[in-house]
Amino acid sequence: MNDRPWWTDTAIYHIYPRSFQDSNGDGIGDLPGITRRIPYLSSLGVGAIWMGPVFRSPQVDNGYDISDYRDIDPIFGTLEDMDVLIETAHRNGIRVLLDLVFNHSSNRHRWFVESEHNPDGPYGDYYIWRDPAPDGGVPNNWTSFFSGPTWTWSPIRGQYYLHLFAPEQPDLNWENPQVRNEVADVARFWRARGVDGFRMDVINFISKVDGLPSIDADAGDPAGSMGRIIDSDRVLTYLQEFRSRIDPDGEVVLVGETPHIAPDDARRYTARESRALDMVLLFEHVMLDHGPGGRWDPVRWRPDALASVVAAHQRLLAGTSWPSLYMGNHDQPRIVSRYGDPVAYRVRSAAALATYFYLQRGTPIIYQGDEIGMANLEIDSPEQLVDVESSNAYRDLVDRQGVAPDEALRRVRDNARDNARTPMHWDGGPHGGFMPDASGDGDGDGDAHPWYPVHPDAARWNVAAQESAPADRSVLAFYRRLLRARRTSEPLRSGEFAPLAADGPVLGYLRGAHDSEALVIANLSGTGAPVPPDGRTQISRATDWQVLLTTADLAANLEESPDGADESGVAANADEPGQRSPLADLAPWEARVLVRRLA
Ligand code: TEU
Ligand code: CA
Repeated sequence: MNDRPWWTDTAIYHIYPRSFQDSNGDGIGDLPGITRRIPYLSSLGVGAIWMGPVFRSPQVDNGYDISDYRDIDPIFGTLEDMDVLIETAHRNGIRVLLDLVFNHSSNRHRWFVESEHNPDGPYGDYYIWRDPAPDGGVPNNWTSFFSGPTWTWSPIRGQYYLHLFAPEQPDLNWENPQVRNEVADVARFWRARGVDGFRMDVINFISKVDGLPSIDADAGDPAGSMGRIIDSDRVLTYLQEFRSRIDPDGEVVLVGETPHIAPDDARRYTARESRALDMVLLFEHVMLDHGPGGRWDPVRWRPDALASVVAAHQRLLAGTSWPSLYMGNHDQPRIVSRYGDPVAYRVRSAAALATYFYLQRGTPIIYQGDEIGMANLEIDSPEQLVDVESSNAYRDLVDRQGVAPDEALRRVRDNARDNARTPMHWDGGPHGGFMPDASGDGDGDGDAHPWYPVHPDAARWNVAAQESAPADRSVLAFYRRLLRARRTSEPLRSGEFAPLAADGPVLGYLRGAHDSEALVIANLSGTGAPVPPDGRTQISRATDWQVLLTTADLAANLEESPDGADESGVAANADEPGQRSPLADLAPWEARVLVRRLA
């Protein structure tokens, strides 16, 4: 096996297809739209894309409910469109990952329809069917990620079926060897069409504990106890079997989405010698603002807690495992609104967070729009909650828990998935350039509208504006520099990770390679701060540290001039970060990257 597989040496760009680029004016992003934007992605400097599910689906959960794994949903295009996309991406040096959702299918999948109507037929055991409990109720007390019980009664079959997510997403029965054959066949189908890898949705949930016993539901987060319903040994066995069937040559990258995974499982699933997954998507760092009541009980996050989680994840995956590095995705609010300062320091805090997260050991996975500093959608009415999870959560709080509507909205709005699903901002034209203007008169008043409203700030925060702005006002220009720095600096590519002790909001780490080292120090606050003691100790070891990058070169926000800017608005030393003293105090939201060669 290659010592340095391609996916450890690149960044992945995560596309939410329905919100990326609409090519035909129906208001829904599609495959030709993605193909059109491949040059943009290669100019950004990413080596791979991961697309959310584009397979045939009733779209109850925006494609995470698949009714045909071998076809493209007509809203996204055709199989031919996918072939063109893959071919175009490859020609531009970009690999393609698809999102396989195998823990569950849609209830409209042929397998489920057959299973429901014909218990003794070939598909009878493809799903998890149970008789009612002795009292006639649901078989156990498990609660769905999307509120309510995990069981739905089928009058047709006269049994309950299990669904960890919506009732329209019945869980597949991986204990059935035929199900495991089917899913491997699907992966081989896409592999044969040129796909380079897969993101595997909630893959740690594919095998449930024998007997499906009730659990002592935690008082708080309804999903908090979900980790206990998993048979993780069997999950590992099934993943190894899957890998050996679809990837005899060790060329496919498998990224597992693994909510609530036990640390030991994260390590063993990703250890090179396990031949199971290549990376996992861990969650602790995107739960720092969850209170005792979980996602809908928001609390203030603490930078020192972030430092602890980062250090723990890095320690867990040191050695033979390889981490993934993500700040947000289609299930999380926008990072600049969540951990940054979207009002006073939008440019600089977006850049500082990217620096802190993406220069760790691992593969960055950049969520579309973060590279231009897209922010949460100020949700102020329940009608803006269109996602199945957030709208169910709101209804559950109001109808079942008796929470006042205003309070329920306050709890749901900031962490709602809808925030991250607004259409991408390409330019300052109608609908942010997300869709062609149907009427053609350029006023954006055509009949069609984006499936979800474009963020009102698209006219100012968009790709075109940031491409033409001075580099110090462009999150995008900074991302390009950051990704270039990662590609060209040996310690940032491959160095080991050692955390610095957090000092209030100032976090950092050292990356040590055999012939060079890098130091990353990030002030995640709007107040200037000295280099923390641990950082000083590291810097004082040598006199030849060079400043490779600093976000202090950037304007705090679009309106502001950077410190020391001349009249043209360009920072005096924007192109020469090396002139800055390594030990100078950190500016507000400054992330500073130092490098040196070892003798
Ligand atoms: O998400 C799984 C998951 O556990 C979450 O992060 C989930 O979205 C939820 O927000 C937890 O509170 C994956 C997909 O990424 C998500 O979009 C799907 O809705 C889900 O699986 C079901 O397929
Ligand atoms: Ca479209």
